[in-house]
Amino acid sequence: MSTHKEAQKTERREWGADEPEKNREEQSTAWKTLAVVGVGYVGLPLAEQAYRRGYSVTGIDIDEEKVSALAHRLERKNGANPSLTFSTDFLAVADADIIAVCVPTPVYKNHAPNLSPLKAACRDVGRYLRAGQLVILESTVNPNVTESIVVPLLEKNSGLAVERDFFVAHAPERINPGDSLWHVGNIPRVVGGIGPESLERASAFYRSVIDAAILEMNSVREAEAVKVVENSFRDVNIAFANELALSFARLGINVENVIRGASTKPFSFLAHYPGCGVGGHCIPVDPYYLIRYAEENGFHHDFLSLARKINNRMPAYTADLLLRALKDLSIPFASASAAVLGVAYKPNIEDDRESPSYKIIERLERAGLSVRVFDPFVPKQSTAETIDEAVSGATAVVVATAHQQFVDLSPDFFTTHGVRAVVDGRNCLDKEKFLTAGIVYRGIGI
Ligand code: SAJ
Repeated sequence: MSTHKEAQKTERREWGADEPEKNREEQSTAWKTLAVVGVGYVGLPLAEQAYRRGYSVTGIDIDEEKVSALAHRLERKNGANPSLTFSTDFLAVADADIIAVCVPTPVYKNHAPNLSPLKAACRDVGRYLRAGQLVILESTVNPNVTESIVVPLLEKNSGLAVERDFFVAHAPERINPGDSLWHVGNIPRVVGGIGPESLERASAFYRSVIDAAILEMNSVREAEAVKVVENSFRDVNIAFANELALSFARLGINVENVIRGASTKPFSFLAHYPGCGVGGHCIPVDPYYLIRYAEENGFHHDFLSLARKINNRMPAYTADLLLRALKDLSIPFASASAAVLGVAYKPNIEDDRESPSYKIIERLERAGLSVRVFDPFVPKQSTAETIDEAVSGATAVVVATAHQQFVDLSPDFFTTHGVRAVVDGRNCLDKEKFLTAGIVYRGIGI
């Protein structure tokens, strides 16, 4: 083995990453260089996984703080490591064989897709693009974005021609934050290429870094469609659970028990659960990419749009449960205070993007309540430093995120702090125990 590879192997041992396992591609391809544009919750795991599989990797990001923190973390762990670096300089693109674009694709307040981060990244990559390189888009987009936006920007800013000089593919990311079982190294992927050469090169890349099935789609649009369909599927199923909750709340039926019962069917039922709203950067966002693209082509997604409406109503429904509880207790809103526990969009993570908690807080404050906020994972958005400070003196509490710390709370904790009503926005508390403790308990459909 060349001294270069020996040196790389030594570096990896020191860095503490897994010894680059022998991968199926090692025999046929020399170690390659990868540039990852956007080292967030998608790009960073991909960069580290490719490094572990023998690639020399540069993570590029416009966020100087993020780049510096990543570089320092690496330095602290194992000293300077030329095979895994982080930079804000897109010049590193010029030295990469493969460029993976993993930048955010959010929506504007009016739910229109916001492709500005992606367009900026494509312009920056295009400026340094060289013949022979492969660009892979991992960010979630609607069908046709790769062909109509990514490729033209790369060609315009490089003067090169796709499939002749450089290659482009789309492989939608499937990172599930907080999931300890499924990670970038073992999640199956789909890949679509602008042309056959692009598809072949992208497939070879993923087969060299991932131990899971890589499905080659017939077109790049099919690959783009797979991701928005996956997440729209989840959104409509959550909306189904939420609508059942609203209905069963009036029928006196516990929707969680019914979902648990339906889950005993070993086929054709996939449990989803009601809650105070749908947050995150995927589920409440991705359906709008498909809805808007279809609208532009003369089709209206009634079902997807309705599911978004149902899910978007849940924060207000949750806040109103608290307001109605105060009315039942004859407590005027103006003299009432509330605590909202949890702003992260799902349990035990720090990400609060599109969190329904903020809509709950806004509605309670608009009704005249003073509201304190506590989330141990999101201190910057907390108005109380401890849960005791948040709950002390609160008339009512909303549990909006099922962090383990909140799930473990006993009714006594609330009664000790004088709390009269608890709204369980994630149906994560023991309803009977709270009722026995004399607390007014409201769940979502339970
Ligand atoms: N939610 C419900 N009821 C449910 C499931 C989720 O109200 O039954 C809410 C959550 O509280 C959260 C939001 O929906 O606010 C999104 O939750 P999520 O579990 O879907 O978490 P995400 O947004 O991290 O979704 C990711 C997605 N992964 C990718 O896009 C690559 C999604 O495709 C996965 O299905 C999901 O993880 C997963 O299965 O955990």
